[in-house]
Amino acid sequence: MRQRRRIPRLIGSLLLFATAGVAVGQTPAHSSSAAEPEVRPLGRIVPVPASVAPEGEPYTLTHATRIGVDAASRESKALGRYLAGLLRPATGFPLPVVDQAAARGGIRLRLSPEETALGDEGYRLRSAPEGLTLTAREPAGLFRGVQTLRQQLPAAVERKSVQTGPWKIAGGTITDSPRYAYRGAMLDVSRHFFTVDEVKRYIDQLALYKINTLHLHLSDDQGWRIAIDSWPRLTTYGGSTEVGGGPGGFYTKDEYREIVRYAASRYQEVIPEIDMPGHTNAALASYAELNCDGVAPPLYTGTKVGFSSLCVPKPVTYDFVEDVIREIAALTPGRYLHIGGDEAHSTSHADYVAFMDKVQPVVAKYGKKVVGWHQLTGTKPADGALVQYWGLDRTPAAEKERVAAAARNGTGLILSPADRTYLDMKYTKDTPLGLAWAGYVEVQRSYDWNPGAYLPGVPESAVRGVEAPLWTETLATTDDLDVMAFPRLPGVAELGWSPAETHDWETYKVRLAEQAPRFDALGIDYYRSPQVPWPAG
Ligand code: TNX
Repeated sequence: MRQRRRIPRLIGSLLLFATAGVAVGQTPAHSSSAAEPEVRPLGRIVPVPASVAPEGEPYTLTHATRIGVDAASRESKALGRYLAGLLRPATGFPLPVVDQAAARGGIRLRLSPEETALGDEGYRLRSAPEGLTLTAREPAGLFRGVQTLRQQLPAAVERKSVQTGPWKIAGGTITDSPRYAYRGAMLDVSRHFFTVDEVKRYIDQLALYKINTLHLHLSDDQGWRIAIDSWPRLTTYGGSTEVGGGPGGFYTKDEYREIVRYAASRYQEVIPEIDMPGHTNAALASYAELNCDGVAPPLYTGTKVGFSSLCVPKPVTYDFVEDVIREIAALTPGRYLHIGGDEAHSTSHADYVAFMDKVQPVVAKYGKKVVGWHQLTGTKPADGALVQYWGLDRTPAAEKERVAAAARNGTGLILSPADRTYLDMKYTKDTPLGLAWAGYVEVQRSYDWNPGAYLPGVPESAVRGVEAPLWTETLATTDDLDVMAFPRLPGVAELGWSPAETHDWETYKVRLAEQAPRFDALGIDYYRSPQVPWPAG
């Protein structure tokens, strides 16, 4: 058993925290006990918390532990059940969910509206031998705090069968809230289709790292994946294949609602994307009248981009777009609809502008705000729109400046630089899966950049957050998704959550290495990057 380091009381925690991290960083992590101390030092998690004050002895979870919730709040009870569901299989403890008053000495989930400083997603975790209390202003904050609690426990807690404890959480206080309100991940279910259960699995992985937005890329040249009642062939025909010619698939409206409901239970907002006017071969193949020449092209199962376009001059195009937007908006409790707008290489600039000028107001008409890829800044982004930057370090300055100018004009920015955050880029030339058009993206490269200062001339307040897209031209199974997302996804999640001052690759890579037993326990296949001091295993 590893000796527990003595931790001074209530030290200005960030400083202490950084020092502790460096000290461990210098210890070669070659035994699994190095990654799994009996008590994980407070705050040694991903994303690193904003403030950590270790103090006193740990809290110990036992057979007698109860989970206390606010019995008058439906959400509070659901959070208690969720936490109990996470902890029961490995601990084997009954962990009844009870009212606060009956949970002395247990784990308490406290909603406290007067804790305004905690914001929409912040929380405080207090751990001591007498009990563990999570406090938040909002249920979302409790949910993020539960992820912290979970990561403070040994990784074996993630296993589905009873494990030997002990189950201790270091003593002290974590006070934490996110740097950015938008922390997203995108999954492309068009190039390869993923089932509802596969999407739920990804949602659960995202939840562990405090991601709060799931962007689903629901249509592209290779497949249309969401039922639209007024244009049924989009799915019955347009959804019938995928890259490589497999069977494809699509979500019925009920299945899609189930994804949205599940994401909401993990406090994630779903942003559906219908990519337009390019990336539309599946729709064009399904309905001949959407083509300028009235002839439907064949279905497409390759991986080229930029060859398809809706017919901008034809009135029927806007009947189609309005029907789709109306039906998708009705399925969407979230604030945003993503209308794509990237790589419209087969649409003239004038047509592109005309199209976006017509379509953006339709999104507003159905009560939603527009999100678009950053080419949208070549037009006039609607009020309240967000644009998603997917350029590279080497993207020409003029293109970056166009995005910056839109940001200065009030358009919000989501940063997804492809040579940093694209989870489908190969790590190195030897990575079997993935693409390489943006270059190789090793783990350090994906973590080591500052979203707040990334694009010159952008006011910091315009940066709403970060998103890691996972395109699936080369990815067909959940194992494929795992090995590309892990371990880069946790790094992008930390960029979105943790304060800029905590950013430090040397300490991050040690905390990331400590996630390995957790990936194993969760059955997550990951890339063992030589840049990370993984425990031997
Ligand atoms: C670019 S990023 C695309 C996608 C591809 C991806 C592959 C963007 C908005 N468009 O169509 O799937 O690269 O990395």
